Amino acid sequence: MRDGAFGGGELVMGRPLVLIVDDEVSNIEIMNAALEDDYEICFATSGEEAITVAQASLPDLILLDVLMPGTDGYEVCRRCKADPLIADVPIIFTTGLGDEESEANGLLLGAIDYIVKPIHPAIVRARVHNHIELKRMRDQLAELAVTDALTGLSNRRRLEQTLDVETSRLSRTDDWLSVIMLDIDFFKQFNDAYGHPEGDNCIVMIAAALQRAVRRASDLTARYGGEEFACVLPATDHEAAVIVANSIMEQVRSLGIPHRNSEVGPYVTVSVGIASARCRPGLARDLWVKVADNQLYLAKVAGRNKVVG
Ligand code: GH3
Ligand code: MG
Ligand code: MG
Ligand code: MG
Repeated sequence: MRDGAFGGGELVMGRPLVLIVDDEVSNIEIMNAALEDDYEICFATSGEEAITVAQASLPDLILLDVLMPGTDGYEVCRRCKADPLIADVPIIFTTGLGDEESEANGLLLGAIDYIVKPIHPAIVRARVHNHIELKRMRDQLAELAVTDALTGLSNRRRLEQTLDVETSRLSRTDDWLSVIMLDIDFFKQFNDAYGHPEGDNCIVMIAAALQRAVRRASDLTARYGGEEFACVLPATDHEAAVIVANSIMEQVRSLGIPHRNSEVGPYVTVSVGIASARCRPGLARDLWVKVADNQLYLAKVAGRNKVVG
């Protein structure tokens, strides 16, 4: 068990973390004994403490008593589900309340399971294991749903989610947001010359080059469509975005992918459009993509292998 609710012990990486909440220390000890071989454990002995520990340590699962002085388990569950940071953490009620109404209440509040005390250690272990496994699979699916399969970059769905979050976050401080769109030049001719599988390889290499050029942890690189990519650069003004765009051009140039059918070749090139603006309430997220796409179009018209914005 971790030393105290706030975890003074060494964190062993790789083992899921279970938060046990109960006002009776003897109950915590019983559940700890059932789980400590397989899980990292932290604990709390009141509802308020449970919320603080959950927010601070982001457990993989919470075992939650119902009857506690002050904030009871139902209220803890309600507040966890209302906090986006921990809303997805599975909660299992472990309680002496075995009546139908109490159990239905707990499940309706969003708990994933309900165990009536006295607990059977093997059953608690099995349920905790199953729910952590299900959560892991849900997380994997959620990640797949926002990832581009070919390149491993974010897909258009995550790009749009990120734009939503960032435009509303940055508008609180009138901060800058830049979006860069880029598109491979004469890519149809590349496929015609080298075949579709080589075309796919080329897309993967351009994606890797993009990741080398766009480096801040808060930046997002996405495959927007076929051979078109987008980058979201929060808190980045136009001048800084131009530097990133030039770095993208440099990274693509240094790949030196032969393209014998390109009119601007003999290597694969990209055209780049930049949109930069301060975020303000009411400015639609689509604006940045539209402007960057328009600048990209101008780069194409101006002869390709160019940055416009
Ligand atoms: P431009 O310089 O104006 O961008 O010309 P382009 O040929 O690159 O543009 P166009 O939009 O005419 O053609 C894009 C091509 O990209 C057509 C399509 O077959 C190819 N493409 C789109 N997605 C993929 C993909 O996933 N793999 C491969 N190999 N090719 C793709
Ligand atoms: Mg209790
Ligand atoms: Mg193209
Ligand atoms: Mg295109």
